Amino acid sequence: MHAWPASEVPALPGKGRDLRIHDTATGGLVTLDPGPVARIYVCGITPYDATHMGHAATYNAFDLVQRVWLDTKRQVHYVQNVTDVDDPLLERANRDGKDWVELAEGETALFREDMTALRLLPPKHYIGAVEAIPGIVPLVERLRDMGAAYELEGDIYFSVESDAHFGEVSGLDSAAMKLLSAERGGDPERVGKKNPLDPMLWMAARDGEPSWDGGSLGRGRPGWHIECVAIALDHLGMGFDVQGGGSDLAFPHHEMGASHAQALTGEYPFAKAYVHAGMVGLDGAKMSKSKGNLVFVSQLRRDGVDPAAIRLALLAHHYRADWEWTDAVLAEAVERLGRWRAAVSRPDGPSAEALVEEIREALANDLDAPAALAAVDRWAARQGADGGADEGAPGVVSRAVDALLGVAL
Ligand code: 5CA
Ligand code: ZN
Repeated sequence: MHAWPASEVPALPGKGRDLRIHDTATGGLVTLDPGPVARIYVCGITPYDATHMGHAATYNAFDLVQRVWLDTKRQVHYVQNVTDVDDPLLERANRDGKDWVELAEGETALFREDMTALRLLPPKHYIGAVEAIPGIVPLVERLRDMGAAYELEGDIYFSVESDAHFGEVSGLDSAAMKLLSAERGGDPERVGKKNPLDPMLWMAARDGEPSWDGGSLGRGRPGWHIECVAIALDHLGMGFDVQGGGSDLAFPHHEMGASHAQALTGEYPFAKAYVHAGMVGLDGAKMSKSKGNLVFVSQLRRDGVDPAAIRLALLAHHYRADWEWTDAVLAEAVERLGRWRAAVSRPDGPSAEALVEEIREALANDLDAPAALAAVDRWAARQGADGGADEGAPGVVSRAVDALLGVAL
């Protein structure tokens, strides 16, 4: 499917720093060393409701990864999926008496508009689960034929024991895995599975649900994790640089995905770093479509909020922190945007060379956007105060804030 238009990324003088980022698998910071083309896969939405601030915060984090890489003069090969067929989507369509295809298409279109408004750079390949099915079927057949998958009443399950590295992404013990598996789409209680954690690769057709030709698998639809594996292997291959998503995806989704791919290819690792953004909450609970405690990007836009202010509100929080969306968070961002716009609209200002390096250093240090904002705040505060009459400075700041933080002043 098509993605959304890219906002232009101004080239900055000099060169950015290599990114040090927190990797869930090792539990520490790793310095990434991508080749001339950095490869990143970020898990996309399940389009049954509009984009909320939690989604936006997660995509904002991975947009910063791209911008840091672009600033090092690399190309970025960015892939994202859309889970356009899955249980929650079908359940919501049923509940609301809607056609599931129309629901998915409508919400995906709104997501594109939100991403465009927020100036989040688009993926090079934006792929739906449904369009990936012809690529998924042979992978499941191969896993079954090599003994890494088995059939249970027509459904096909992946055997987690087939990957020696299973458990290394999340580092969780099996009790914790079982709990999370039940909460996040797994079925650890189903009788007949070899291991309660084994996830479904292919679900045999159910009455009243959509299904596709699965070759020797029979009619059905794909499981969740294999969807992202098929798309990532097709467009990036093994050993890509970053697998990204919110922290709720570390287990089971990214754990299972890594194991699927490692079992399939015999290669290790699936991704060099597994990077996870914190959860954004509202009124004391994780913002989630299933709970319904949501603040939508599209609603804020309709209310007349400047998307640049929304973006600044996201950037004011470190991507790994769990935080709460409040009116005060937005008010502070609106105020900051006003201050920055006033500062860059003056005819001159304090030299901005050091500021560009400070922003670069902050972002290269595990995407420390709050530190980058503080540096711009300091520059803006010096405007007028201690003089500084560099005529080029406002333009340099404006371009740096645009290129590195995605905020158009
Ligand atoms: N389609 C799958 C991934 S393949 C999925 O998780 N879709 S989603 O719509 O539920 O979430 C999309 C992205 O937003 C995921 O990376 C998820 O981790 C992230 N996300 C969901 N809720 C929040 C939240 N409250 N705060 C931060 N990120 C969130
Ligand atoms: Zn995914």
